[in-house]
Amino acid sequence: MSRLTKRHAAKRDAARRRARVRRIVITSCAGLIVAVMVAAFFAFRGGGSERTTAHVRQQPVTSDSAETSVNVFDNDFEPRDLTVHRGSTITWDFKAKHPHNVTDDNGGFASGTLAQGDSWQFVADKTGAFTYSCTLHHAMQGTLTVID
Ligand SMILES: [Cu+2]
Repeated sequence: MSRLTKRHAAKRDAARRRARVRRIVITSCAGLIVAVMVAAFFAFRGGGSERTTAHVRQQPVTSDSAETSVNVFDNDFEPRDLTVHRGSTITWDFKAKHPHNVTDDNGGFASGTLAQGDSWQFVADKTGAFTYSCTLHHAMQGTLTVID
């Protein structure tokens, strides 16, 4: 190999090394951006007490479990539409910053007004569809359907 070709080969190797470093840097940057976006998504989802989700679409939930929880956020229940089996226990966990209540529109059950950190349980001993709301915030509406 002539000196010239050797120098050329060395130059080419150096260029390849630089390209590899650039690729690694670009890949880790992209990875970091994705990680930050995923973290931001979960931070937003887990926004807890400050969250107002009345405008957010929710999927109805059917629980086969003997115990099911419903989150009470400011202005929303989650899940809004819950179906459980007769005899199961539903626990409403009050995670909202402001006080709320769980009140059956037809008088079948009422939690009374509770604060952040409280929870209230109800045993679904009758089948049927029960609409309930927070009497302080009428936009907060939920449905509890009890099946056999
Ligand atoms: Cu309320």
